[in-house]
Order: sequence, then structure tokens, then C-alpha cells
Amino acid sequence: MTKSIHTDYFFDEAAYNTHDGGYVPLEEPKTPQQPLRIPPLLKPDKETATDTYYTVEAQAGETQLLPGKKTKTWGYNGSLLGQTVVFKRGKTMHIDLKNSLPELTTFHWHGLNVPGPYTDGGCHAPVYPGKTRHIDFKVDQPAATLWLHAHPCPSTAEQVWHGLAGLALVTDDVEAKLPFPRNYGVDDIPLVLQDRRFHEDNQWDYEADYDPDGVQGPTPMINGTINPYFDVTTQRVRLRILDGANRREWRLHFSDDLPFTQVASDGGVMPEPVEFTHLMLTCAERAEVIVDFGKVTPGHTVTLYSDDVPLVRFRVHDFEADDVTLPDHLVDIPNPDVTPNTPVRKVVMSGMDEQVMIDGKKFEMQRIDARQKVGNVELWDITNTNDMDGGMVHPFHMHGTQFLVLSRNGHEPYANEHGLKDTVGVNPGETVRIKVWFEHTGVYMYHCHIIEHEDGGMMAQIEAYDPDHPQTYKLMDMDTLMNAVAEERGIDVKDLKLPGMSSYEKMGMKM
Ligand SMILES: [Cu+2]
Repeated sequence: MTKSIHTDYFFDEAAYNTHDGGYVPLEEPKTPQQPLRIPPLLKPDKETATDTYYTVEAQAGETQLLPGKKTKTWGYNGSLLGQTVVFKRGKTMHIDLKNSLPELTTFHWHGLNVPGPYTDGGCHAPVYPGKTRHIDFKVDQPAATLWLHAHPCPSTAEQVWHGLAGLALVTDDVEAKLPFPRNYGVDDIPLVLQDRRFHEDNQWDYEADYDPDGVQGPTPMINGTINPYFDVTTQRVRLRILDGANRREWRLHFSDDLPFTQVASDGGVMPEPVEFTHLMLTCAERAEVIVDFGKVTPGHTVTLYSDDVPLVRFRVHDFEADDVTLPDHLVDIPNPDVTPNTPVRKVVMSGMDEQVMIDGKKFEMQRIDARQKVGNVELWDITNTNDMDGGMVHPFHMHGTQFLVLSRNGHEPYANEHGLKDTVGVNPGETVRIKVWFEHTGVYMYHCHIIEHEDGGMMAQIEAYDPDHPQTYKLMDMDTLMNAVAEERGIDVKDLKLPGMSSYEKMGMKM
């Protein structure tokens, strides 16, 4: 490959969260290094040639994160984060979603192309404590690193902060033929990047740390590990990196500027590999990168940093030579023609703190903001009206589809934005044009993925419809939700405070 290596982070320097008044700098943990936790693969309850059966259970538990007291955490099939679910393309999944938490939650499959709003698992698909919801769907999209997280508006941010974030890997025959490392846990490892603040007795306190522009903590937590190392035993390692933080942007680079190659983005393998020394991810974005340790002497350590704070130390051991070079072209990406006579859809993300809105409105669960016919291909212009000097990057996310990024303010998108995406960072003062089509009917949310912004109302919803098969949906409403949560907590609904509510109240709006 004779391609150039990208040595900057692409995004507008002035918009980084480091410039925000409430920015919480990362700090290097002072606690001993620990082996990186690798989320186990979730074992199917049953599997046939065509069908896979899983049970995904949201549960509360305790996790030894720091020396001393364990931290109270939530997770899927474990005390923190989740077991990794594998979806083989072409197979039909049957999943029991079990809620063993003390409060209602939802199971949202971020990046999965499935019908909305119930299978998709947004706010309209609550699972009450002690109850189970069942979903079935056929996996029909390219191999990709997706994730599962709670999405019960307006408590999404708090539940994710408690630990409800797991990985879901789509596999297919196309990716399987590419010369990528894929021995899970050995040379194919997920890296869920999060940050937390530890309070008294090693506990998290979401309320104490609350910031309407997104909650941050000074301690990096990778796969639910504080101060991790990973033993490298192969020349090449594939990292499936997820920005699973509520608000933090990660500016990633290795010690000695070791180059690495991004091979996949949110929706799967990219048409061409892209080489980096520095890569920034915004909330919910994924990047699969292959790191070649071939020039590192065994016994040495290569450190992955965000800015100047170490995230993971890769201790390089002896390995067999593996000088596989990647092809210049990896996969073909669908690029359907825009449906004739279709106007460009405009979406405006405005405000910061409590003022955040989409198209001048805050989210309402029972309001459908837009409609698009299934199969139609539209251009969407996503504008961030924050001003360049004092604004922030808003990561725009769509449920129910993977889109293509066409341009940024009329210019070429970034070098790693030529694949399928479900989340795109929009700089202040910028308009990002994307190409959007839906393959399934449903009501889907689209929103900023700074999770406190979505809880604060920077969210809207679209119905993808099929005129030949009109459908009606039972949408969640605020009264039902508030009454349920108040009952779970044993308090009067008048005394109930949910995290996103203050953003509505301060704007004189009703949630
Ligand atoms: Cu935002």
C-alpha cells in the first residue's frame, strides 16, 4: 500500500470537549495494572443451522474495579457491561430480554437493522422489573461491531453510566474471507472506552457528577477494567474500539506514534483500509483497527493513549511472524441512487447544556417528526448550529439503518467515513450530508449521542413506512413511564426526578 498515513484527528480543534467549561481531564489511575477484561461470548441457549436462541439479562451486581470495596454496577449477563453477543448473518435470532434490575429498562441494539420500535429496543419497548420481552429477527447486514445499551428515555444516560453497555458482533462470509485477525480474546479484542469518577467507597454517583452537556469522569475504564494491560502473543491484533462513554471524545494514538490501520467503521468493513497514527472517536462511534506489532521487540510495551493519558498497555511477547498485507480494496459498499424528486431533508442540532434541541424542538415520545418510505433513498443535511468558537461536536446517530456520509460542508468526508455509518460527529457550524434509506418499517429515533443531550431532548423520531402495509404503533408516553418508575422506587410521582427532566424544565417545556 502506498497510501498516506493520517497524523491528525480530522475534527475541529476548537470544538473538542477539552475546551468545554465542564471538561473533566482524564487522569492516569494510580492503582495497580490489571489484565484487560475480555467480555465473554454469550452462549446461545440453543442453536440450529438456521436459528439461534439467546437470553440477555439485565442485572445489578458488584464489580471489583479498584482495590478495596467493590463498585455497585449493572450489566448484561454479568455485573458490568455485557457478554458479547454474536449474530451470524442469515440466521434468525430469538432473544429473551430479561430485566432483573429494580427499574424498567430497554434493550437497544445500536447499529442493528431491525424493525422499530420494539425490536430496535428504544424508549417504546420497556421491559419492567422481573419481566421478559421476546424479540425475533433475521440478521441481514454486513459483519460489524455493534452494541447493546439501555435506552429508556430520559434515563438512558444514567443506565449506561451504571454499566448497561455490551457488544454485539455481526459475522458474515465476506468478512470471514478477509485477512483479519479474528481469534476472539487473543488477537481480536473489543475495547469499550468509558470514563468514571469514583466517589466514597469506590462507588459511582451519577447525580453528583451530573452535567447536562454530558457526564464525565477522570478515570479511564476499558472493558470495565481500570489501568489495564493486554498480553500480545500475535504479530497483528485487531481492536474493535467503541466509544461507550456518555460524553467523552477519545483522541487515540500509540506510543512512538505506531501506525495502525482502520478496516471497519460503525456499519462494518470499509471499502479501503485507512492508515492512522492519530484517530478521534466521538460517542457511540466504532473503529476496528489492526495494529501490527511486527517492528516491536518482544519484551517491550506499546501504550494506547488518549491525549497524554495511557488507556491500555500492550505487553508484547514472542510471536510468530505474520506479514500479511491487506488488499487495497476490502469490500463493496451499497450506494443506491437517490429516489428522484426527493427533497433534501434538513435536520438542525442546536444548543448546548439544557438548550439542546433538534429542529427547534425537544423530543416527545408520542410525536412523529418525520416519515420516509421504506426503500426510498434520501439525502439528509445534518447541521450543527453551535458556533465554531464556543460550540461542540454533536455525534448524530440514527436507529434502524446504516447511512453513507457524502460530504462535510460540501467537501469530502474524512478518509475513514467511506463505509456504512450509524453515527457521525458534526462539527460546530458544519453541515454533514448523508444518504439514508430504511429496509424495515418502524418508528426510529435519531439523536445526538452525547447521552445527556438525548435525554435532554436532542432527539426526534421518524416513521419508516410501507404504504402497502400501514401500521400503527403503541408508543410509550411520559405519564406511563413516570408512574411506573415512581412505583418501582416507592415514591409519589410528584417527587420523581429523572435526569433529563431538568433540561425541559429550564426551557419551560414539558417532557
Ligand atoms: Cu449533542
